Amino acid sequence: MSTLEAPTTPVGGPSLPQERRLVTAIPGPRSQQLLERKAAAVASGVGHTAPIHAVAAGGGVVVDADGNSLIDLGAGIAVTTVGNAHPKVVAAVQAQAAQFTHTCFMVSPYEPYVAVAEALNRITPGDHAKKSALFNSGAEAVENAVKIARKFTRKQGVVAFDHGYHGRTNLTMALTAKAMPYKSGFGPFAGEIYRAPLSYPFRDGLTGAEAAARAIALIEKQIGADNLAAVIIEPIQGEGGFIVPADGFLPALVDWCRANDVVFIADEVQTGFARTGTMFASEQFGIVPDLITTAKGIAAGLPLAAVTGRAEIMDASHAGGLGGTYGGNPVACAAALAAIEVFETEGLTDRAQEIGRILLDRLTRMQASDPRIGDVRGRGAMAAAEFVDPDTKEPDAALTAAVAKACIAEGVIVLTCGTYGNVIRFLPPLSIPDALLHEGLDVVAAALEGR
Ligand code: PLZ
Repeated sequence: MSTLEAPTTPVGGPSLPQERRLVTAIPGPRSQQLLERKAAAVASGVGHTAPIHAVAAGGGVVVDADGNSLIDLGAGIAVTTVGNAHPKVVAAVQAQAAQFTHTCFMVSPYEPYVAVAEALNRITPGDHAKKSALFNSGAEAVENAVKIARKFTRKQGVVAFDHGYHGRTNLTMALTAKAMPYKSGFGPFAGEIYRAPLSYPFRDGLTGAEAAARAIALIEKQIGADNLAAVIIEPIQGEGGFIVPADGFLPALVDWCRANDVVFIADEVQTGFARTGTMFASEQFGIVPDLITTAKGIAAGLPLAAVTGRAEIMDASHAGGLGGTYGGNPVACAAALAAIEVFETEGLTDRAQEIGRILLDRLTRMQASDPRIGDVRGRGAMAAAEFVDPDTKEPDAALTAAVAKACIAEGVIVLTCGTYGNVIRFLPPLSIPDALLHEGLDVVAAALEGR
């Protein structure tokens, strides 16, 4: 192994210099060294987007071991919404870790878990009686929401949607729509999962009511409400392409579920916690889900997830039917309580709306002069551009990948998504300064112009 001098590691958080700074090519030599170790030691199925060795992050930047400072337009896939290493989160984590790191909530309960449940019951949509249960990952929350809905309804079928993403565990792979890279070769998958068509205004041209009628007709004909425990949907599709459904689509689905004793589950793992400009995206579509799954932004990067919903549904399970060794780990709960306080006291829903105005304004202007941007869409700090052949509207995944790669080489972390791999999504930490956001978008625009 070559001998590079040990780097001085900067402290993360908002005090990091808020600048894009390239001192080497990406990846630089130290990053290259880590990537070589990764290739030798880590299973090759575990990929990465930006070829860097991250050592610190905060505000709107990620700093690598070579001293490069990259603009962060991905927030670790919608996780560090309050900002990476937010001082209040860091302090809460340090204090809790010094007190105790684990007892297992099922063995010896502790207060931070109960406090997170109380907070979620309070801030999720609807003023009905609610209860929560805590888990470790978004996929685990989705698995448990399905368990709870089946137990409550005594039915088994579950409907998920085209372009849906719900995780990588066996049940959630079955719920996830896209084969590559999530499912291919990993079956057989869990049974009693059905797929319905989504509302995708850019591609189907349907109103919300028409798209809902199409989905409901399929559900009634192919499954039947008597066999259906739950309908699960992301209010705005995340991995599937940041697809915002047409107005009226979600309310019609909720109404149908209510009339047919079917549990409506909103998967807000990606849309939750101020990201879309409201605490939860469901609020923007005027719906109150029966159950809501959350993760990602809830604990600023510590592994925590939850199912929250109507008390009578959440209480359907027999005692001991729900749980797990680590679910609601005290350190993760301390981080969540700090993050929720930040969401509520630092005006983050307003900040997400401001970021959304900047993103949509800039992207719409790029679209006006570049017909390869077929669609610009999103809510708040969850916005995207869909790249297509201007004549046929065929997805242009090659252009999308080339633009994303060029941005990363220029020090801007952008993520792609979409069933057809032709969407660049923007989901920065809400702590990003405006100037950095604009600079990041300048780099995207230049990358697009150059090809
Ligand atoms: N539900 C809506 O967005 C996770 C996945 C990244 P976990 N999305 C990022 C990847 O390639 O693995 C997600 C989501 C929605 C569920 C999940 C799953 O959450 O915490 O990754 O299990």
